[in-house]
Parts: sequence; structure tokens; C-alpha cells
Amino acid sequence: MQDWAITRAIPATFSDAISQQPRRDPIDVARAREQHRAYVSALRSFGVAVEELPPDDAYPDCCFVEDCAVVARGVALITNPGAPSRRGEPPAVRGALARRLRIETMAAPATLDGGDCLVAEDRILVGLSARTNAAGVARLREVFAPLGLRVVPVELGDVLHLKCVCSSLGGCRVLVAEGLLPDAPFEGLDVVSIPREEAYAANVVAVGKSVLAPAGFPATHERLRRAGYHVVPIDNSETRKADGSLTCLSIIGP
Ligand code: CIR
Repeated sequence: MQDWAITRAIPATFSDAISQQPRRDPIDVARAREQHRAYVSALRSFGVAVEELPPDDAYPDCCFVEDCAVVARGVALITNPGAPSRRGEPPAVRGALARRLRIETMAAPATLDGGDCLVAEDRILVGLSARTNAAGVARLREVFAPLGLRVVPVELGDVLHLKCVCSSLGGCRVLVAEGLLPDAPFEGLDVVSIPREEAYAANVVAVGKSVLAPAGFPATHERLRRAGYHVVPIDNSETRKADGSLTCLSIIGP
């Protein structure tokens, strides 16, 4: 069972966050903050001790802490984020993680976003996205292979990060949107599939048998309930406009 999480509040500049959706509605920062508070409260209601870092307005994407580190087996690998505008985000996250875990780092030219890394049982799946390069994958392997984790690269289609279309349900269980990822990297894992039309909902935050899931995806909620989970829907319309999902907003340990 997870017992702590790091989050970072929404900065005043959040409407300038990176987005690949040129024609989307503008981001409502006040609403984003309300939704973020609901997310943090829900995590706390699951018994997670949440440390919320203050935002830094110099970094519009700073609430997406997941991209700043990969955490497994007592180690936090602090990343060098793939987007140049995000490279100043990791130090604050590193400070919080250093009180809990052994820290490893990554230097340019290596780049990697935590959103590309899914830790499941004996492996870390890593998406070969535009944000994560071969040197980033090599550094990931150098840090985690000696700890007994296999690093398995995953070819991606047209998605920002691997975890845009899959996420962990704890242990060897993963939630995966049908038809968007190769099967081989998932061999040996317990895959719960959801329909491709609801692919956005493949990104959930599981804490034991409780799951934060994006609101408005009934087939996914039903599928999770049938798999034995208690589903808490979260409205994240504003972070979604900035290409964010639910896992991006926290780093959960141990
Ligand atoms: C970005 O493009 O980097 C942010 N606007 C969204 C990051 C989302 N992070 C994630 O999925 N792990």
C-alpha cells in the first residue's frame, strides 16, 4: 500500500502550459486549482500522506511532477525532462524525494519524462516518445537493472507519453487501452483492458483497491468495478487541456 505522495500546486501561469491541442478552450486556472484540491483530498482520503510543494510561476507545467522522477525499489531517478521549458522543474521535486529515497540523477544529452515509465512488478516499461531518448533509457537501465527491474522499451504511436494509454493498478496489474500498444512488453502482466474510445481513462491512480479515474468514462469505471476496485471519479478538464492526466499530478511511494 502506498503511504506518501508528492504533488505541486497549480501555478498562476498554468494557462501557458504546453499543449498539443491548438484549438482547445482556454485553461481556467481557478477551476484547475479547485480540481487539483479535489485530487489531493481524494488521495488523502485513501490514507496517503500528501506533501504539496509550492508552485513556481516560472514553470507553467510544474504541477505535472510525475515527469520529474522515476521511483522504484527505494530509489528516485531524477529526470532531465524532454521539453526544454520544463528542465528547471526537477530540483524542487528532488528536495522532497531526497528526504525519503536514495537519489540518482540523469544528465544531458539523456532526456526522459516520468510519464513514459510504468513500473509493474519485475519491469519498467518505458515509452519511446518524443520526450524520452535512447540515452535516457540507457540511464534508466543503469540505475534500475541492478535493483532487479527489467527495462522494456515500448514503441508508441501518436501519444505524448506511454502512460497516456496505460497505467498501474498495483503489483503486476495494469490498465491498458485496447489496440494502441504492442502486446509483447505486457507479457506476464495481468492486463485489464478498456475500450479504445475511452483511451484517455487508461490513466488512473491506484492506491490499494481505490482508484482515481477521470470522470466521464462509464465503460472504464464499470470495468474497474468488475475487477474489484472502488472508483473515485475526478474531474480534470483543465489539466487535460494541458495534455495532463491523473498520474502526472503526483509521485507516489514508497
Ligand atoms: C507537457 O506537455 O509536458 C505538459 N503540458 C503535460 C505533461 C503531462 N505529463 C504526464 O503525462 N506525465
